[in-house]
Amino acid sequence: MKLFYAAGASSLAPHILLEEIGQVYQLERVNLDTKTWAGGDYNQVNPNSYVPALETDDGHLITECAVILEYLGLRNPTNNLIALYDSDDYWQKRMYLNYIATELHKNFISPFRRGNWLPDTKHSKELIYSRVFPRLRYLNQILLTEDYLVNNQFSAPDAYLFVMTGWLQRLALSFKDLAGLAKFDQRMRQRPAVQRVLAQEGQPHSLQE
Ligand SMILES: N[C@@H](CCC(=O)N[C@@H](CS)C(=O)NCC(=O)O)C(=O)O
Repeated sequence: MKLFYAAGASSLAPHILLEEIGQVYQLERVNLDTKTWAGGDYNQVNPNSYVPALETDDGHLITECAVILEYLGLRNPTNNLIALYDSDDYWQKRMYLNYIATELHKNFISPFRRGNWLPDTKHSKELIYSRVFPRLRYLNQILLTEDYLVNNQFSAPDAYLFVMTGWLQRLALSFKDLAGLAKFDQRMRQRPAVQRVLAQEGQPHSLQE
């Protein structure tokens, strides 16, 4: 498998799952400002020009972070990252994947900047704060008493949520009133797979204009 990624972007979530399931994979770094990668024009790979994108072993390209996470979870059913299709567990995990994709991921991204990176400006911080904090508070309530979102066990939506807690920190937005998420972020950082991935990806690009 081949994962197209940018350091610290939403592609971090599938990268974590690839490490968690012990999958053999290749990483391809994408420059989202120039839309290029080692093979040239990234639009030739993904016409939507965003990451993540996963090339499967049989050569298909899957995009959409939540879908890639589900695909990877199903590659290794023993660790229950996504659970058996149609079980209660499965629907809980699907629900959180969709919630993070639609209520959080895109709300973090500013419509005002080319390439839609979340910029570190006062105006965009206020906008992001007003959009994401009510949604984060909902997940925070769960994580005040639970270690992870579903059944107190690490699963696919946790990897996705960790990207969001990382973005909070990159924008220097505080975890004030989000103690459950602050603890969750620390817990995630203790996972060996997460540590390997953060070391591999290195510094994310600057958020300054
Ligand atoms: N619908 C996509 C959105 C992915 C997305 O917005 N990726 C961002 C990084 S987190 C990106 O690559 N932005 C650059 C661009 O859109 O040009 C998904 O759910 O995966």
